[in-house]
Amino acid sequence: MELSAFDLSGKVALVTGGAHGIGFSIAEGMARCGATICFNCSSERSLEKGVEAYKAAGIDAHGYVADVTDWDAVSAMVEKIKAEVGPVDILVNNAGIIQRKPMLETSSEDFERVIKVHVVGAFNCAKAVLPDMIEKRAGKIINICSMMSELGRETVSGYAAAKGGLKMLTKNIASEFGQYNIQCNGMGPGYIATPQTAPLRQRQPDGSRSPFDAFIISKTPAGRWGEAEDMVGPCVFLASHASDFVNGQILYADGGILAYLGHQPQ
Ligand code: NAP
Ligand code: GCO
Repeated sequence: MELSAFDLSGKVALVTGGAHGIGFSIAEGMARCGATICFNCSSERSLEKGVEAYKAAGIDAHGYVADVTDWDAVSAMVEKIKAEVGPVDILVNNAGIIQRKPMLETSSEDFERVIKVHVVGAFNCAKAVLPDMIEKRAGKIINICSMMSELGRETVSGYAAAKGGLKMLTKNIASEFGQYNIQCNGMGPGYIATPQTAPLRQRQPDGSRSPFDAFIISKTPAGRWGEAEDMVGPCVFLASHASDFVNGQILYADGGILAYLGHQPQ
C-alpha cells in the first residue's frame, strides 16, 4: 500500500450538516486530502455562515439548504450536485440534533423528530446517492454514530434510539450494496467540544468544571473532551481506498471511553 491510498483527489464528498462542528471539520480534512466538498444545512443563515467559514479556510465548497428528513428536498439537492459538481462519491451522514429530557417528559413528537433526522435523514441521503455509486461500482458512505450507539444514559432516549438505529442501518447498507464495491461504515465520536455539547460544558460561576463535564473527563482515558479535528483521520480512512475491504463496521474515536470501566474506588 502507498500513501496515495488515502488521497481523495477527484472525489466529490457530500457532508450533511457540514456548516459547522464535526461536519465542517470532516469536510475541511477531506478537502485537504483532495476532495471537492458539498455540504448542506437546515437554514439560509447557517448556509451563509458555513460558506464564509469554508472561504476563510481556503476551500471552495458548494453549500445547499436541504432538510435531510424531506425526501424531495434531498433528492433535488443530490440532482443539483450531480449537475453542478458531479455524482457523489463519498457521503457523510453527519446532520443531527439532540434533545435532553427525561423520557417521561419527552413527547412522542419530539422522540420521532430525533429519530427522523438521524435515521430517516441518513436513509434518504444514502438512497439518493446509491444509484450513481452502483453505476460507478464504487462508493463510500460514512454514518456519524455516537457513544449512544452502544450506551444509554438518562435524558437521551430519542438520541440513543436514533444512534442505535443508525448503527444497524450502516450494517444493512453494507450488506445490501457491498456487492457493488460500496462500503458503508460508521464513525462514532466520543464526547466532542462542539455547539451540540456546549450546554454540558458550561463552566460553574467560580470557573470550575460542571459535574457532567468532570464526569466525562473521568470516563475518558485520554482525560479530555475530543476536538472536531480528532474526527478527521478516521473519516478520511473510511472515505479512502485504504478501507476498501472494511464494510459495516463502526470505528469509535472516543479517547477510549468504550474500553473503560471507570475509575476504581480510591
Ligand atoms: P452541530 O454543531 O449541532 O451540527 C449539526 C449539523 O446538523 C448542523 O449543521 C445542522 O444544521 C445540521 N442539521 C440538523 N438537523 C438537520 C436537518 N434536518 N437537515 C439538515 N441539516 C440538519 O453538531 P455536532 O456536534 O457537530 O454533531 C454532528 C454529528 O455528530 C451529529 O450527528 C451528532 O449527533 C454527532 N455526534 C456529536 C458528538 C459530540 O460530542 N458533539 C458526539 C457523537 C456524535 P444547521 O447548521 O442549519 O443548524
Ligand atoms: C449527551 C451528549 C452525547 C454526545 C455524543 C456522544 O447528551 O450525552 O450529547 O450524546 O453528543 O453523541 O458520543
